[in-house]
Amino acid sequence: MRDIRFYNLTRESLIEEIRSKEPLRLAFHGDADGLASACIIASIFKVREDSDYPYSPEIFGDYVDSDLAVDLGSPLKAYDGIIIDHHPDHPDYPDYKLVLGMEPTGVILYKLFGDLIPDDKVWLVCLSACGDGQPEVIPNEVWLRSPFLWEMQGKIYRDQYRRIRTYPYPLFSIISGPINSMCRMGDVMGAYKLLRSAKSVREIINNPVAKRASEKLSEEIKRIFNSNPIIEQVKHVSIVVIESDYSVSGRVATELANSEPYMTFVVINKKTRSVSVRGILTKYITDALSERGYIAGGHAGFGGVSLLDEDEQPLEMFINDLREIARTPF
Ligand SMILES: [Mn+2]
Repeated sequence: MRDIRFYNLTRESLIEEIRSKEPLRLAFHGDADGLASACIIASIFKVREDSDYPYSPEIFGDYVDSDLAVDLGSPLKAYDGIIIDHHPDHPDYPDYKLVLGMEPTGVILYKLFGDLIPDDKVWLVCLSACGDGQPEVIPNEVWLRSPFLWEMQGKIYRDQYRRIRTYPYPLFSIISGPINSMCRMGDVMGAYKLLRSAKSVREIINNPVAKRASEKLSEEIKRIFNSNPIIEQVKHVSIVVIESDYSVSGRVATELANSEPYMTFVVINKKTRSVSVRGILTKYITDALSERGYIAGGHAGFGGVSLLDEDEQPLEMFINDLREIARTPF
């Protein structure tokens, strides 16, 4: 537990403090790690589940009315609940109750409460770690308690010579895809309900709604790349503006970053006013943007910005700020 720090509460008082607030009003990040974390909490503690809670705030970090917030970064406004998180944007001396680790939030939760998580929910830890791109940090005990995670499943297809091929993956590696797709297509609460009700991992992987979301997402990504978006290169940073009704900037930025390892990509979705940053200089850029008053953050290699209204933070001003930041001395 050396890697987990407690601010304004203790390891010993944590469970008691959470229990005292049951049924918990829970806020979580609308991605695979945040959802898995919320469901881990709900598998241990009594959580309020109605039309208001749990909820995932529109803007990252913009959570107030809740007892516990997981995977949501430093709060943008005063917060009096408990925060369990791994985002590095918290101040050195936070004035709120914080449990801060370095690994995906679901992994932190396992380290805190592993023995309280029922055996049939332990795979949620794996969803959390894979969702944040760090399967390496899945605790040994998780593998031992859910051995089925290494069972293989894949598709049968014909290759270009019309030979029959199979392409199986271990189950643990294909859970986060469908959940991420549902989130990106705007169905975060649908994903929460699916995760809460699923009796097995296969129920998620083979869920028709999740499958449809994955297909729609792939179609949308294809549409965006087929439209030949403009790319503006300023030294080691490339700026791309796209237009989509869905939260696809992360996927687009990841695909671009995979195509060019030493370039950092900033993908701006004009419609949702959300921005994703991927590549080695991600932290350099999001730190510089925070300094200029933008809501920017994330973790190593994965960054994001939520732009305010056009009157407050005009897109042109943001792109100009980006250009200035990208004109690095190196
Ligand atoms: Mn996370």
